[in-house]
Amino acid sequence: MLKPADYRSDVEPTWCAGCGDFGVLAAITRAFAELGLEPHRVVSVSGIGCSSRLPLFLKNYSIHTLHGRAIPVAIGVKLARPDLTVIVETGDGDLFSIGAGHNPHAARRNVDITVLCMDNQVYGLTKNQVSPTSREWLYGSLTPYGSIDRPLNPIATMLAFGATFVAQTYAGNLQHMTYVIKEAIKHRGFSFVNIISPCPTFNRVDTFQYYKGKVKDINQLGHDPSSYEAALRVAFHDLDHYYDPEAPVPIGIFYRVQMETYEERMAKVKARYGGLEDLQEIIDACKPKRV
Ligand SMILES: Cc1ncc(C[n+]2csc(CCOP(=O)(O)OP(=O)(O)O)c2C)c(N)n1
Ligand code: SF4
Repeated sequence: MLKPADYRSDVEPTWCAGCGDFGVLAAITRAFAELGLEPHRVVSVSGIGCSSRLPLFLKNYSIHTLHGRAIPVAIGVKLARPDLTVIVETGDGDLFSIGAGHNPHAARRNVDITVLCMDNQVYGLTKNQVSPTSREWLYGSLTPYGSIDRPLNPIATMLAFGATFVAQTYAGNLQHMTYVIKEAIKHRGFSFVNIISPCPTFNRVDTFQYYKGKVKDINQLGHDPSSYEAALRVAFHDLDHYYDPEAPVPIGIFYRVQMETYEERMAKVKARYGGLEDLQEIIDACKPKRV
């Protein structure tokens, strides 16, 4: 049986001391070990950012793509090899800013990939610009008077897009992260996990100290993840703490439902009409038919 350390490559992380992404890396390797995944049957896909460097530190196959383009590449891998476990490791900027056009369609199509978003509420790699999940009035290198944008709610957004598994966890709780990542990987269909992963170098507000004691596991408080309405209700309170210092930060599995996946539907179409393997065959099949 493989141990978490067996899933690490020999590349040493270049993250700053105290970065939340170290915890995420530890949780991913623990989740892989506990699920007994074979490294050669896992593909990690990432975009660009401090968080998107994570696949470099793993032993499994990985593709470090362009900024914001991890999801379409991951979909391609999954469609070509549905037997592999495909995981996107990304950041709040990569996923919800430049890459935001891909999320709705991957979610509504229910492609069986797992998206792990390391949400530090800033752009770290490019040295402190505000991101779509930054709180209002956060100072950054391009917002010297504070951000005037309202933040995006990642959980409510992915629920609205139709993701069939939506969860949130926190880099300061290894056990919770490992559990949620395992459940997300086991889920057959599109799974999204927002991981609150503080950037101590640039985000001096949303720190480990800030989140400590604020995060509350909604499943332990009786939240039922099979109810879409209940999930939306809890999700709408996700950002309350930005405006009310007393408000808790919900973590846990918000929503989980089993539906036919994109690959399963694709296999049905292939079985019914036959697979078109040859490019000329595809071109001919698309030509208008004369009657
Ligand atoms: C096309 C393109 N535009 C902009 C950039 C610059 N860029 C690199 S990473 C990044 C933001 C990453 O933010 P996030 O995903 O939150 O990652 P973090 O570094 O905070 O983990 C930007 C704007 C780029 N590499 N490519
Ligand atoms: S800049 Fe922030 S997100 Fe990037 S490695 Fe350093 S602490 Fe982590």
